Amino acid sequence: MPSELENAMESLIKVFHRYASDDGKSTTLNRRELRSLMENELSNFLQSQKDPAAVDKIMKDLDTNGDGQVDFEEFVSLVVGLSIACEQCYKMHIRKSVKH
Ligand SMILES: [Ca+2]
Repeated sequence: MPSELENAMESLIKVFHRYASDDGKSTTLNRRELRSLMENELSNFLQSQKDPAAVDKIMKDLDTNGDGQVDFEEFVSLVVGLSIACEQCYKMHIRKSVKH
């Protein structure tokens, strides 16, 4: 039976490929697919970004090899960045609940 962490990794791969396969080219996300993924799977984060061009900027940041597509490796850096930010909040939350 897969562990909790293995399940999380599998989810990451599945979600990426579900959106990446929208255009029949399943190995990368184009701009529209990235927008769709973020609107559905990262809606809280996206709503916190007041900038309407946020997805375009994120796309530009993620596309490190400059091919206009986001591959899995590039996508993972977004997840890692957001996870690090979330973990900061989580630590603050723990510290607060310990004090009470
Ligand atoms: Ca790319």
